[in-house]
Amino acid sequence: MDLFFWYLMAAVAVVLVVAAVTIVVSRRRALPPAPPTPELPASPASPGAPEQAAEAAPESVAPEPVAPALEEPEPPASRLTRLRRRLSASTNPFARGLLGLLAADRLDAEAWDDLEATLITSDLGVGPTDELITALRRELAIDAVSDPDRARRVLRAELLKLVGTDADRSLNVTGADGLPGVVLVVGVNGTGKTTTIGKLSRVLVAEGHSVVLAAADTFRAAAADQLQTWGSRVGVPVVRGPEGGDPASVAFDAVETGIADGADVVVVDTAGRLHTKTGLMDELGKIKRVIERKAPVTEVLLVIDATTGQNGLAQARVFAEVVDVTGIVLSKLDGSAKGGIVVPVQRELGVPVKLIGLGEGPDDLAPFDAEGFVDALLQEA
Ligand SMILES: Nc1nc2c(ncn2[C@@H]2O[C@H](COP(=O)(O)OP(=O)(O)O)[C@@H](O)[C@H]2O)c(=O)[nH]1
Ligand SMILES: [Mg+2]
Repeated sequence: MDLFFWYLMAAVAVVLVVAAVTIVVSRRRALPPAPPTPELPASPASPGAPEQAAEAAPESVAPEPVAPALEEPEPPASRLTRLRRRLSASTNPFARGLLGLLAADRLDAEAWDDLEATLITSDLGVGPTDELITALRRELAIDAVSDPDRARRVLRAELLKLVGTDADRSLNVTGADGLPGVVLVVGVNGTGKTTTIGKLSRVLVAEGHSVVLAAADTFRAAAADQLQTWGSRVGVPVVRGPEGGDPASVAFDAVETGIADGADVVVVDTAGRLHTKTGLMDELGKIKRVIERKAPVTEVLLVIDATTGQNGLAQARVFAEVVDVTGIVLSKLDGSAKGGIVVPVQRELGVPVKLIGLGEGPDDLAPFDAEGFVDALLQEA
């Protein structure tokens, strides 16, 4: 009798464990990836049933490791507040030079010379600086000091002319004919490509797009890991290949995955080695050609580090020669960047600045907008 009781208890225990495991597994099947269950492999559903749990686990786990909790990106509108802070005259010499003009007691030759020097050292470039000074001297020579409000309006209008208000700065992330949009991101090493893609994925996800990332910088394994970290924070899959593998084939695989999964956008990260111009041209040209066997590239973003001034411009020229750039990302506009670079870079390449990087944080990316930028420069400190 005693023995029978223990058999009965054991049988009940087994039934309970199996039932618990079945419920857990079926619940996981019914509710696919979200909410993620990071502790799944480490701790089985019930301490009494390690074998069942271990057998059941592989089927129920999503193919991509998913981050513990998906993050909620900051809405782009509030990002512009940060732009304002980072371009204020207290930290930005370009803004300080412009506001100095409005505050001057007299607009004599020396004041104009000072302004000219400030504008040039703020990376505005010689041509645009000349144009701005000429226009301002013509319009303000007499009444800047007596009518600071009018002076501010004139300055704002002239700056807007330089930066340009009618360019189309929207990102072409929408594909046609049921294909995903494909965004190719290029630029010199260290300019901020991978970081920009990470930040951009968050914006796209927040807007409700499904995204696939391609780690086509196969030069260093760390580059793919870095992209993977960004992707997993917002639940975006990353297609990668072997270290030193062919970048074009990773890009191709990612676009194929994007098509198969019905993704809205595939964003392709690339290596930016400026070995030789022909080497770069071959590599980027091949990536683009190979992608386009599957789907057209809808946007080519060139990332330029705003702190590198003339050097950044020279690099941009090389990239623009090897691939048709459709938009510029000006990264690192926080910190020591002077901001004037927006104007010459657009002129050089004939392509608008579409995005700006404002820091290393996940939400430090904002759409570029001429009025927001100029108003940030001219705000009262
Ligand atoms: N301050 C600042 N740092 C940035 C910005 N964008 C990228 N970075 C940093 O620049 C470095 C290089 O970035 P990474 O994305 O790896 O460049 P990549 O080689 O072009 O992919 C990293 O330390 C980034 O955190 C930005 O907008 N502001
Ligand atoms: Mg990178």
